[in-house]
This record gives sequence, structure tokens and C-alpha cells, in this order.
Amino acid sequence: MVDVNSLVDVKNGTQAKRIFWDADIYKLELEQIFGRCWLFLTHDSIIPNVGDFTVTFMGEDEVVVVRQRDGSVKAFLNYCTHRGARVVNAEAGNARGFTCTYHGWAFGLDGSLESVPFEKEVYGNVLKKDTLGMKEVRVESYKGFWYGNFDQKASSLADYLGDYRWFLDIWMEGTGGAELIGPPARSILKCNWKTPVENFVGDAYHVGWTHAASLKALGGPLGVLAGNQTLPPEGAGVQITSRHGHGVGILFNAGPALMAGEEGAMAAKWYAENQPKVAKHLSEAQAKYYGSHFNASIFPNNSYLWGTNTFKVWHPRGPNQIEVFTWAIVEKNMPQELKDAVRRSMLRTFGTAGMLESDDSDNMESMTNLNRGPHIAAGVLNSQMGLGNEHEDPDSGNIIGPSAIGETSYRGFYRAYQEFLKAKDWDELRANDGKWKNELLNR
Ligand code: UNU
Ligand code: FES
Ligand code: FE
Repeated sequence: MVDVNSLVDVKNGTQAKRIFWDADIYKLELEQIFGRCWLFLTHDSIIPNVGDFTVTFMGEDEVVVVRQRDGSVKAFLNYCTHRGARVVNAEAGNARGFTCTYHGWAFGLDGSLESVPFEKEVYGNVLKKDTLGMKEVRVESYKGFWYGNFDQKASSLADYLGDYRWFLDIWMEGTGGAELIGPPARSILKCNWKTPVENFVGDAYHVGWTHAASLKALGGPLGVLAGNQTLPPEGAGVQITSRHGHGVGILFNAGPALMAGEEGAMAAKWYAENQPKVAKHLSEAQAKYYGSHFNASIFPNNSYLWGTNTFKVWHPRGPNQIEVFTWAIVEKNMPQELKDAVRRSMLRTFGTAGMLESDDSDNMESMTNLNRGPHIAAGVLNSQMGLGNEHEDPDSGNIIGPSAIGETSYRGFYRAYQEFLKAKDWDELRANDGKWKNELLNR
């Protein structure tokens, strides 16, 4: 039995080190977190046409996501109801239906079992075909971003995102919508899934140090941080955490991030021109954040950097391995030339062979694999930076840490992590809605 209370100390801002290694904790995470949270699947722009499909994972379960004939989107577990072989073997494509490679059972786009080779001759009428369709998974979308959930009793995706939508809307909606460029690149890292999630949710601290050489080589607004030569001044940024652990760290006006020269100038011009439109379309308060750099995670395992424009899912593959899916983010109305520049910048920085992606990987792998040693595994992780400095954000309804560098959203992420591991069901989670702020603010 895992003693969940011992894993996170919300008041004190620490977590047990064994959360990065322990197989029993991992099993509990698959049940309590990946079995009940909204998990990113794909974006409308990746499967625009009838029959377009993409294969991904929800936790350890492989799913296929398909554009239906009526324009809706469905997701199915990617196994055959005959003997359990994989039905869709391609990573992505367009199809009129799916035929299992093993014995040739054929399923429609809607998952229904349409035909079975020699059905009459070999089965007679024993086969109840209408009960043998591919197993469907609940899906919902927000601004074209599709998520799946194994729990029929989970709150809606909109409620799950909650007040965090205030920040998502800035880039998902502010200038007329966002798109992902895929299919996603896929790569394996030998680390626990939470090491990159916590890094993206709230780590502006490592940027100048871990990424010193890359920042210096690439330039752009984040280049000034290289080698920790300067601490971002007061007012340079904030950190945000929300009800279900989604968080974002903001570096104001650093939108072009690691784009220098002509590309950087093109990006800066886009952000400057569009800021007034965001004020009109959303609000003045949100427009203040437009053109900033966001480092962020959506609980549990979906991260993005807006500005650096990478969008990722860190799929768990056991307690000490992940499969990373990486897309580029563009705003729909950007000129094609800027979209191309953004995609190139993303590939240079956070693509599979990106400079900053490899900088980070060494840290994440060591944080995970050192825990083989029982003495190291027994310690605690520290996320106390800025403890006690946070307050409620009157604009967005979230909790805000008032500096660029701090660990407010680490604490928010692990508070939610512990709550999901503890809660018996979604009714209990909903009953807790009034408590989370007091827990984090230590009131
Ligand atoms: O990698 C990150 N978490 C990050 C990158 C944070 C801030 C700026 C750039
Ligand atoms: Fe942060 Fe070592 S300085 S992990
Ligand atoms: Fe990093």
C-alpha cells in the first residue's frame, strides 16, 4: 500500500523522492490520475477531413482518434475485440475503415465491427457483432484541442481546465485561434513523466543555467538570461497555478523567445500588431500577457511553451521512461512566412534534436535514475522558492506568485497530484473545490 500522505507536504513545499521511481506509486498514478484526468489527444488541425486519424496514448493505453463522417471526433482503444492485436498500425493517415492485420476483422470509422472473414461459414450466428465494436473513449474539445477521459463521471473538460482557461484563451483564441503542426515527432527519454511536467509548469530558474550555452548561441529575448548573468528584474514575470494543478510561468514581452535576427523581428512585429486586437477580442487584462513567453503544463502530462512554440505530451512508459510527442504551435492567422520561421525555431530548440531539449534531458534522466539507490530514494525534493509569497489573482481567479522565478506552480502541481492520488472518485474531487486555495496559501 502506498501511503499517499507521505508523498507530498503541501504546507512545507516538499515531495518524497520516490515519486520518480517507485513502481507501486506508478501503478496508483495510472489508476487515479491517468484513469480519471483529461489527457491530450490531438488538435482539429491535425485531423481536418473525414477519415483522418492519429494514434496516441492515454497513459499506457494506445488509442486511435478519428474524424467522423458527421465532422465529430471519436477515440477508440486500439485493439481488436477478436484476439487483441493492434487494429491501426500506422501512426497517422486517412482511411475509410480499419482492418485488423491478424485475421481481418474490419471496423468502420465509428468503431463498429462491420465484417468478419467467412462469418457465416465459420461462426454461424454465434457472433454478436454489434457488441464487438472497438471500445470507445469519452472525448471533448476546447478551442479545437481534443482531450480524452476514461472516467464517465469526470467533470467536463471546460470545468477541468476551469479558471486556467483565462490564460489558454490568450494564445488559443486571442488572434483567431491556434493550430498544431504535426504529425508529432516521437522520442524516448529515460526519465519519470513528472520530471519534464514540473520543469515546464514552473521552472524559469533553470533557464539561464541549464540552457546557458544554447541561449548564448541562439540569442533572442531569452538570450539575456544566459549564464545567470542577470536575475530577471522585479515585474519581469509571474507564476500561476490553478484548481487542478495546471500552471504557467510568464516572462513578460519575451514572446519571440529564442528567435533572433529577421525571424525575431518578424515575430516581435506580429505580437506588437496583435496586442490591441487581443484587448478588443478578450480583455485589457489578458492583452497585457499577449506577446509574453509562457512555460506551462496542463495536468497531468501535457506541456507547452508559447513563444518557443512547442506543444508536448510526455506519455508514461513505466516509472522511469517516457515517450515524448512534440508538435509546433502557430497562431492560425500568422502569415505563412512566420509560421515557417516558428516551426524552424521550435525544431532548433525543443524538437527531438533541439538544443534545449537535449540540455534538459540529462537533468531529467539523472533525477529519475539516481533513485535506484535506496538511500538517495529515501530523501525529499525541495520546491520552497517563494513559499508564502503567493496570493489570489483578481483578474483570472487563479493563485499567482509575483516573481519571474519561483516554485509556486510546482507546489500547485503537486498539491493536485496528491489530491488525485487520494480522492476516491470525482464526486469527492468536486466536493474539494473550495479547499485548494486555502491549502496552498496555508490559511
Ligand atoms: O524550459 C522551460 N521550462 C522554459 C523555457 C522556461 C522559461 C523560458 C524558456
Ligand atoms: Fe537544482 Fe541541483 S541545483 S537540482
Ligand atoms: Fe529547459
